[in-house]
Amino acid sequence: MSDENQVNENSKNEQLGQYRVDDSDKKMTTNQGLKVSEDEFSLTAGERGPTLMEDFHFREKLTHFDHERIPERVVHARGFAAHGEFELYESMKQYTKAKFLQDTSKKTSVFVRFSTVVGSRGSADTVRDVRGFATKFYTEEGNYDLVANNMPVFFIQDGIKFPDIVHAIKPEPHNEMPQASGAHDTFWDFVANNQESAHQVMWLMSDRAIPRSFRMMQGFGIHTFRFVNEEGVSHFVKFHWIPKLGVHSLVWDEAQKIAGKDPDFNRRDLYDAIENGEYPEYELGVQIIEEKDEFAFDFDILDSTKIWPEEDVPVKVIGKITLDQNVDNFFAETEQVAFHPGHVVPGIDFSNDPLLQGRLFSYLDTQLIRLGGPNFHEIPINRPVCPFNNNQRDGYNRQTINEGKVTYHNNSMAANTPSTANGQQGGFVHYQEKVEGRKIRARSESFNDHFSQPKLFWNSMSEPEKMHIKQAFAFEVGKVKNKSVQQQVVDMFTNVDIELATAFAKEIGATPPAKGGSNITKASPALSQENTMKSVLTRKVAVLMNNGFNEAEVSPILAELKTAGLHPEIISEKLGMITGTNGNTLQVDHSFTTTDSVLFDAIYIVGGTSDSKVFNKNTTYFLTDAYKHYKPIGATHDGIMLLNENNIPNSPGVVIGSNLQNFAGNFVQAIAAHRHWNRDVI
Ligand code: HDD
Repeated sequence: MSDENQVNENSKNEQLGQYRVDDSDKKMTTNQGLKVSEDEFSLTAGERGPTLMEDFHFREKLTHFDHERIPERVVHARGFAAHGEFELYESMKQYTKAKFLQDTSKKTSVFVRFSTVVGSRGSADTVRDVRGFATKFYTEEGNYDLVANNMPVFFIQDGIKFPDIVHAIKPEPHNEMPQASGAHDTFWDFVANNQESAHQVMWLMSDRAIPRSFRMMQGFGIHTFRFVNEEGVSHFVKFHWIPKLGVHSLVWDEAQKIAGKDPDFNRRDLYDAIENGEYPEYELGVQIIEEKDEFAFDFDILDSTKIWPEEDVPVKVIGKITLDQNVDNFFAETEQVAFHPGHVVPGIDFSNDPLLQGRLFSYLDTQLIRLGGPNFHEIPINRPVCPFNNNQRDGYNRQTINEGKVTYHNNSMAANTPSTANGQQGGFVHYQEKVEGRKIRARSESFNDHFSQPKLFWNSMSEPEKMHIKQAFAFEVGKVKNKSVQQQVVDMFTNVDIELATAFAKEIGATPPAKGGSNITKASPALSQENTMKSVLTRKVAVLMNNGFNEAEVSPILAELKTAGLHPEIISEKLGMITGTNGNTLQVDHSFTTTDSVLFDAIYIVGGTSDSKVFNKNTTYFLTDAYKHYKPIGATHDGIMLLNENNIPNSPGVVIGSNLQNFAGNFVQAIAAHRHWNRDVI
């Protein structure tokens, strides 16, 4: 365990090092350390006889196997995590006394787990869902967890309704269907009958719910928290994670296909990026509101179904996390990590947001069942890197050997230690907010406006984004069997926008609204992905090539793509090598059997001289999908002929290199635009 003053960005890695075991080149033993002489056969009475009770090795091996599984998380079961570090750009001393936010020369180790919410551990990555973005900062003052999502609002306003929303969106209880999807009756019945969900449902129907990559999505702490400084002055704060690569999404047809072709699409992407040294980076932003302005807005800042529009309350960027290390063992680290919004450090405190208050109960409680008792903080990934001492003892799997016999407070025999620390000594002192009121089960009226911000969101969308939202409603509500529920949803979202409600009502055979809608015209450009940073870095290009390609001309193009930061991968009929007209060969990365068009960001068709039906048929498939998904398409050499044969029009994002000059540059530019929405796609 590191000394408090020496905690830095390496502390967690060093601590985990004490627990890492490399089993290679070792003799096999039982868990008692006894060398094993035979691991293929159980101990039997004769070569054809029954297994003997005495076979302790067999029993130990099987018993351990039989107990390998623990309950998956009740939500956010499917996740993927990585280690990294946090660096501070600018001291936050003015606002908070949190030590990891004071000194720009100090770095902090972090562990970040991304997740989908609804699906089981084995479900697909690219489902339409909210994504979790949970960060554990291993600070010198203890662990600080920022347990965030990739959308800035939540479905409900009060933690007491969490079991209801989760029951409604999880697979239906009678037949356990559908998996990892909100496209079913109970979810939409919940939505229509709990109208506070409108805002998050708009986000869920938007492209935000199908991120291209964990590396390309935002994170939001959602709730209003507090920063408290050394003088005891408090400010309200919301936390943001802003990905350096911008915020990017898949299209729905593509996302569904990827779910079959590579259910691990998002986790593979993160893992590969880190292995390639292309470390994902996210800046930490804060929105800060002074205490005196608590009531200065047309929404309640304690309401988790509301954002603080960035144009009204700017996001101040204060630091950055870099994820630079994959885990060594998924179960030990990613599965056993335990987050909790109540893991705070001095200088960060809560607000009275009733959703946050509910969460403060739920997370510790869930770890007790999931991790089998109260000692989960001793699991290596969860251990703070600063010392921790108290009078808590025993319980399943206790590992710490606490010396001495004094296990209570107050005491005289250990000079009343471990002793408490006051605020000056680094003790956590709750912010002394003045609260008074009657005990009451009710919500403030200031939480009642459920439609203004969904409309703000809608107004902020570009035309393609609006089209996707309409299509998502048509898909999701179209899957609902109950006609009354479908109509209720149409009626509900008429309150957001009549054009939206009319569009999907027509698609699903419901009655379109005759009148209604909201007259709010305000928009927040920061909400549209049209306005995000676009980059070609780390984008994947499928290069379709066959024997007989022009090596002398194509290799320099591939080299240019690589220099631009792209990943061209060669796809051909068979794995192995392909030979160019000049006799030079190139290694094939994937065959048509082992990959798919949807797994790439762009397609480059080169072709070859051999007129192969297999190649041409597969190229047709690659092209059609890429075109339909608005992806950049490049063609040179025989590829141009294949483009024409497949009737791919010379439309936006299609780059034809008849004369090779500038082809690579133009193609890179087309890839930098990511998707070409102004393409005529049916
Ligand atoms: Fe939660 C897990 C994020 C509301 C109860 N939540 C969980 C995880 C994330 C979030 C990212 C996965 C952590 C990990 O990777 O292990 N949850 C949120 C956000 C919320 C939110 C951003 C709204 C602002 N959650 C919420 C409420 C409750 C819970 C209102 C209950 C009152 N959440 C849980 C849980 C989980 C959990 C049941 C399941 C597994 C776990 O905690 O460790 O306690």
